[in-house]
Amino acid sequence: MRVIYSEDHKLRDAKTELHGGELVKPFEGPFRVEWIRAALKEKGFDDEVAPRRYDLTVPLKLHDAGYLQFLETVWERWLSAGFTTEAIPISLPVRRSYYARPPHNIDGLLGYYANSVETSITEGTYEAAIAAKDCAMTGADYLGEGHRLAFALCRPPGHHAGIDLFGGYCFLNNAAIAAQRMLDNGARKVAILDVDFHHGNGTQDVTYERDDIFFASLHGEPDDAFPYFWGHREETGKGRGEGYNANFPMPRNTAWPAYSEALEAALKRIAAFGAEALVLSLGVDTFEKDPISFFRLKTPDFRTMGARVAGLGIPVLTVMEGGYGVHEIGDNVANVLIGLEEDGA
Ligand code: Q9C
Ligand code: ZN
Repeated sequence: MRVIYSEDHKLRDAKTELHGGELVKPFEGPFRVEWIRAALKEKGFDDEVAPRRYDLTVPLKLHDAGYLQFLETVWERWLSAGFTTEAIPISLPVRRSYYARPPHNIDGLLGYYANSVETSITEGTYEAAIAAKDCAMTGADYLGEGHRLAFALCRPPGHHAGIDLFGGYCFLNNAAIAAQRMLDNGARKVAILDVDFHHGNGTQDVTYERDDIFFASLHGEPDDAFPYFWGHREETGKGRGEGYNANFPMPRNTAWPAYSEALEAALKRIAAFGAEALVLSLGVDTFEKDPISFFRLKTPDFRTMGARVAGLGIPVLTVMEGGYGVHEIGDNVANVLIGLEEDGA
C-alpha cells in the first residue's frame, strides 16, 4: 500500500513539554516517524509518496474558523507580545466560565483554544500540522481513486484536536478531515475507528452531532487516563448524531484477550452502521512498553489487529496518531499494515 509522508513534519520540533511539574523533552517528536519509516522500509513498504496540497475548505467543515486563524498566527503573535520561549497556555476557561469567549490578548487566546497544556506551540507547528492534514486528505483521495488501502504517516497527530481546541500533541484532526474528504468524494457513510491508547476526544467533538460519520474509540478509562474528561461509555452522540458514537474504555493492564473483545464489538457496530470506508486512527501507544500508557499489547497483536480490521471488507485509510518512546513503534505500525493486507478472517 502507498505510504503518504511529508518532510514538513520536521518543522514541528518542540523542546518543551510540561510533564510532572517540569519542562521535559517532548514524548512526541520527529524521531517517531523516522523510526516508523525505517521499519516500513525494512518490511518492504517502499511505495512512499509526498502529499498533494489542499486549501482549508475541508478543515473548515470540522474546525472553527477563528481557531484555524489562531493556529496560523499564534506563533507570530506570541513573539510580538514579547515572549521568547515556546508558547504554553496557562489560563483556561473551565466550569462556570460563563462568558468565555476568545480574548484579544494572545496569552488568554492560547488558553481559550487549549484542552490541555503539555503541547507547547513552536515556530513551524502550523506548517507541520497543515502538511499532516494534507497527508490524510491525499490518502482519502487514493481510496476514492480505487485503492483499497493507504497509510497517511501523519505527524503531528490529530485525534485530540476538537472543533476549536488543540492539545494532547494535536492541532488539526487529520482522521476526521480524511473522513470528511471521503464524504465529499461521494461516500455516504464513513466510520472512524480509533485504536490509539488515548480517547479520541477531538474526533468525538468534531463528529458528535453527525450521523454520516460513525466514531468508535478503544482507550484507557477516563478515570485513569488522559484526556480524563471524555471517553465514557455514556457518550453516545447528540441530536441527529445520537447513537453514532461508541466508546470502549478499558482498565489498566488490558492485554490482547480483553482488547480484542472490545475490538470485535466496535467492528460489529461499524458493520451495522453500513460504513462504505474506514479511517483507522492508529496509535500504537497500546504497546506494553509505551512510556505514557498502560495497556499490554505485544508486537504480534498488532498484526492480528490489522487482520481483524481488514475483515470488515471495506477500504481502509490508516492515519498515524500516537505511540512513543521505544523503537518497537516501527514494527508495531508495520504489523498493523501487514495485517491489513492479509485476507481479514
Ligand atoms: N506527559 C496522543 O497519543 N499526556 N496524544 C501526556 C505525559 C498527553 C497523547 C502525559 C498525552 C497525549 C496522540
Ligand atoms: Zn495516544
